[in-house]
Amino acid sequence: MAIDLNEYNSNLKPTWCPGCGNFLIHMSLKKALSELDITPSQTYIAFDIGCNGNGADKINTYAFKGLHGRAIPLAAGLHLANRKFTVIADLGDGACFHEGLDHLIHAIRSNYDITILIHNNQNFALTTGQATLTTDEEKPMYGLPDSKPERTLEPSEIILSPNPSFYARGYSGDMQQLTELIKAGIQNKGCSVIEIMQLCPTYNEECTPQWFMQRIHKVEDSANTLEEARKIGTITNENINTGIIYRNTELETYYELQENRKDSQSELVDEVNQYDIQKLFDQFK
Ligand SMILES: Cc1ncc(C[n+]2csc(CCOP(=O)(O)OP(=O)(O)O)c2C)c(N)n1
Ligand code: SF4
Ligand SMILES: [Mg+2]
Repeated sequence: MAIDLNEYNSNLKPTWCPGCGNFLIHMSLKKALSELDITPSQTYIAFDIGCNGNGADKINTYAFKGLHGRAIPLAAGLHLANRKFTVIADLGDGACFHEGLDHLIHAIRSNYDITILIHNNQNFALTTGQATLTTDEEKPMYGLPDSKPERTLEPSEIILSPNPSFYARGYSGDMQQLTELIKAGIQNKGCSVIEIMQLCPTYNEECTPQWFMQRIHKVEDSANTLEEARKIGTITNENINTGIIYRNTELETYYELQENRKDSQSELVDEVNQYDIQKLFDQFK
């Protein structure tokens, strides 16, 4: 039986704008954890800075809110220290594709067993709507009225280039599909990247639910090759595919590749507790 969803709620009320996609992203995450029978105390979420990160104290799991762009290394560190936790990195498109882009690439190529949720609202929302690399070119933004001078980059190209073990795209307006994608990402052994097209009615008002409904198409089968995945994953003016875009089940995880750790029954966090640090200090006397 699934865990009661109320167990994942804190006492604090969300502060997002009415109609913000973050409400349903959080609800989908809680539903996914509940349906997988993963309790709040078995879950660790590394939150970023941004509107997405303002959900940090609204969900009752272990959590840490770090510096902007640093949710992924926090998640990787926790996973490496203690594999008993289900570990999620929760961050925005600004954090993921700008300040923390290096971390995304290295987490995918290292294939840490974590799930990365990217809230892609196509702008830096918390700082009042500046353009990110996913914002359409020539689009006037509240925080950048003359639009951005830089080119737009395709997130799927970035995510697919280091050959991820799991890449899916969801939409904040489709909770049922998003819940299933998060469940599949958590169950995947390795680094799972879930890009979520997120409604931001305040700073990305043109992209309404109707705008998304005209463009979103669900893919039934994930691609078997990176070439095919690039075709499915590319967002055009007319089309945004959602669903599991690519899986590579052949890849070993970071821990499986660690010869000295892979059969170990204990966790690093416990071993450190037993380590006599005085011995190390004595060497520097
Ligand atoms: C290193 C650093 N750079 C910039 C900022 C300012 N800043 C805080 S939130 C934010 C926007 C975050 O955008 P995104 O990650 O897309 O999240 P959103 O608010 O859109 O959910 C920025 C630029 C910061 N706090 N730290
Ligand atoms: S500014 Fe956008 S992302 Fe931030 S809370 Fe409001 S609607 Fe949500
Ligand atoms: Mg954003």
